[in-house]
Order: sequence, then structure tokens, then C-alpha cells
Amino acid sequence: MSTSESALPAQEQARLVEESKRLAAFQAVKDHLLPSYTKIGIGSGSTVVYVVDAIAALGPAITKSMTFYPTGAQSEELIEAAGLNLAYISKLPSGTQLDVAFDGADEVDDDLNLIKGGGACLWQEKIVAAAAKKFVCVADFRKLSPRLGTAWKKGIPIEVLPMAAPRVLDALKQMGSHGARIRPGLPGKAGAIVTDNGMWIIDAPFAPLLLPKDSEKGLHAENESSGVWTVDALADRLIKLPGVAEIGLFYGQSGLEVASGAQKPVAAYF
Ligand code: ABF
Repeated sequence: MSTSESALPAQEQARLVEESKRLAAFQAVKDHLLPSYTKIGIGSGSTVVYVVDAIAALGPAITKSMTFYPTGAQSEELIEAAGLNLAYISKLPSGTQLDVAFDGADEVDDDLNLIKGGGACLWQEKIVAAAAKKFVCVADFRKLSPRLGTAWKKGIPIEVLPMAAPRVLDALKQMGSHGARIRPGLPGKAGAIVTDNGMWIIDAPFAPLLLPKDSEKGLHAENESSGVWTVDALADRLIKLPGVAEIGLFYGQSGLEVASGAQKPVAAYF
């Protein structure tokens, strides 16, 4: 479903977005939550609320044999409020994986690469996604872009150790990210936002990230300072910056080598 949002009154636009989220969530659960599954990861954000609604709608006959693993406080509350069985990834027996994990995204490109972390929960989200045999991204039509950075202008969220933040900002400027900044605290809270892990978030804008198919069109990342990068080159570079704990880039099905432990989304629903 796509729409030129500016053409619609705001109220109608909002209704369309919520309907798109709900449809995507119910379809994703229908297609990817098999009754035989027992361990399910639940991410954060507003779209995931519909995922939990869809799971709860299956009824206790199905869900009583399932256990749900949150990525943070919000999904923990969602799972409890829906009366679903709650457990934690840290208690998952060694050598076992989740059957599936569902989570939202801030932007999805043609190869199902994702920008995630608009909610400052990206580190836990990636851990849960990577612990699952199958990671399903659920996103409404607004999140679809040919390349990451086209629609989502706030930048790539990067979780950093506070003491390293100034030097990471310097490195980002060298890499051609203009306007990278430490994410401020929630309204009414002074200073930087602090994640569940005691870290800060830096949001680093880059030019739209190129995909392997772009090189066939002669589009190349000129050099480090140009700010034009491919998804995998940028991810490899960012994750190695001293003080960076995790990055809000998840890999799609385009066969990109997983440099930072991200799980390949099986499918994205819009
Ligand atoms: C989580 O929720 C984050 O990675 C992402 O920033 C956010 C998306 O929220 P929403 O579904 O409300 O757009 O997935």
C-alpha cells in the first residue's frame, strides 16, 4: 500500500499508517509464527504492538506453549499485558535459538537492510534478532526506501560509550557524515539520552547507502570523506570505531556478509 501522504488530510493519513502497521503485523504473524514454535522474540516500537495483538488473538490454546523474549522494557510490558509467557534471552539455554523474532524498523531498503534504533534500543534488538532462526521485520509503507537514508533523515543510530562520543563524532565527520550528533534526552530531561546499557546514542546522517546493484549502474562510493557508502562498507567501518558498542544497521537478504552479528530479516511486511 503506498500513498502520497501529503495529498491526504492528516487524520486520514494517520489512519492509513495505523492500518498498514496492523495489516503488516497480522500478515507477518500469520505467515511466520507456526503453532509448533515455542520461543519468540518481541521487539519494540508501535508496529510491534500490533504483532503482539495478532499473537494474543491466536488464543491461549496456541500461545500457552509459547514463551516470549523481550528486547527491552516496552516489549516486556507488551508481553505481560497480553498475558503471554515471559522469559529473558539471558536465560536462554546455551546452544538454543529463538524460533522467530519480530521487530519494527525505521527504514527498509530494497535488499531488506534496515535502519533500527530510533527508540534507542538497537543493541538489545540486534542481540534478540541474531538469536533467532528467523527475523521478521514488520514495517508500514512509510518505511520503504530504495536505499537507506532516503526517507529516514535522522541518521544511523550508533550506541557508544559516553567517554568515546567526542572522538566518534570526529571520526564520523571524517567519514563524510555531516550533522552527526549525540541524541538528546527525552523532553524535559537534560543531557544525552542514556540507553538501558548506560550508553549514549549518536545519530549519524549519511548520503543514501548504495547497494551491490548500484555498482552495476556505475554508482560507487568515491572515497571515505565523500559520505557516500555502501551498506556493508559503512557497517564494517562504524562497528570498528573505538567506543562503538553497536550500530543500527541490520542486514537484509542481499547476501551481504554479516559484519556485526545482525540476523538477516526473512521478510519485511508493509
Ligand atoms: C524498533 O522500533 C526500533 O528499532 C525502531 O526505531 C522502532 C520503529 O518503531 P515504529 O514501529 O513505531 O515505527 O523497531
